[in-house]
Amino acid sequence: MDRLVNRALSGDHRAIARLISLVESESPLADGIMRSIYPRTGRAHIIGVTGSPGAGKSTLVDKMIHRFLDMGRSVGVIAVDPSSPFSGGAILGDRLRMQNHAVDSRVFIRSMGSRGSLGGVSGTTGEAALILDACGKDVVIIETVGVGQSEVDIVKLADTVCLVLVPGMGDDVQIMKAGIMEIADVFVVNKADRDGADKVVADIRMMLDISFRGDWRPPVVKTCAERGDGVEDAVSSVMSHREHVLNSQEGRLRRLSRIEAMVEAVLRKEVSSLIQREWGKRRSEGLLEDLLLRKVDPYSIAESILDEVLCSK
Ligand SMILES: Nc1nc2c(ncn2[C@@H]2O[C@H](COP(=O)(O)OP(=O)(O)OP(=O)(O)O)[C@@H](O)[C@H]2O)c(=O)[nH]1
Ligand SMILES: [Mg+2]
Repeated sequence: MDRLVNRALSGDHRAIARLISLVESESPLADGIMRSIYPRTGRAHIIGVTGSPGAGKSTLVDKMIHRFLDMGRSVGVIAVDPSSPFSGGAILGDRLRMQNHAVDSRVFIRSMGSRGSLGGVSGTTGEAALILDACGKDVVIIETVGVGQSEVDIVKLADTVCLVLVPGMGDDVQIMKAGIMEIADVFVVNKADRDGADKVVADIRMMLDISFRGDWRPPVVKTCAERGDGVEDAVSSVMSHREHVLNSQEGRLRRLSRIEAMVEAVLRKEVSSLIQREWGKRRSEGLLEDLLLRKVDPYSIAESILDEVLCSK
């Protein structure tokens, strides 16, 4: 295991892929891996790219990769694919679209499942991002489809969140409804070659005028990702935000709350696996039968499992 970790830390892509697979499959080795790489994390700029299905996120990410490479940065990408049966093709699509980078040793691209929660960010996405960070990627981009909770979850992982919107989808109304305005550090209005892009930009700016609080007013960038127009602006906005995060009190609070959320997530995971193990030991047909016949109650059983778990530690 140490050898694998060392190979990954030295930038070996196959070893990195293996580590991510172990973490993703919740292998018993996962905790040890995370523990040994953790001290090497905290250097990468973690960027979340989210937005409606088909907004052009992968196309934009692809162009951003080029831009970062031109600046001499190495890049890791995690594309969270919704595990919905309808988007089976999207996985292949993403791979093909980003394929020209796959051979470059400075770019590592990985698709991860979202564990049933449509487009959502699973707990292991954050761990995969940390692995890429530890293994020397300067920039780690996480692409998620913005459906429900995932836009909010991405804030917990990313230093900078890029929200990709497109004209003609009523996105502006959606943003206000879902309250996802607050999560964007940079707004990208993509498909600017279509009618209505300026209106979306104006609407976002107007909403910012009304609701914006804090030290960082999110810039609104217009792009045509397909042609690469505006991508340079998008990348420089994202990088300015990074500077802000590193140098402001607001950024410090954000990093602290991210670490807090991480400790809580690890705790939840550990406690729940201890409890599951103990419950698994006790769970028998006899016990279930007793529960069914009301000879025992779930509360007493839970209490006794907890007692056991706490005493055994
Ligand atoms: N007209 C136009 N089309 C674009 C632009 N950017 C991307 N597209 C097209 O939009 C479609 C979806 O692009 P993707 O990059 O796959 O979008 P996505 O947001 O990653 O999609 P999912 O990951 O499936 O949610 C593709 O057919 C792209 O070629 C753009 O700037 N203008
Ligand atoms: Mg995509």
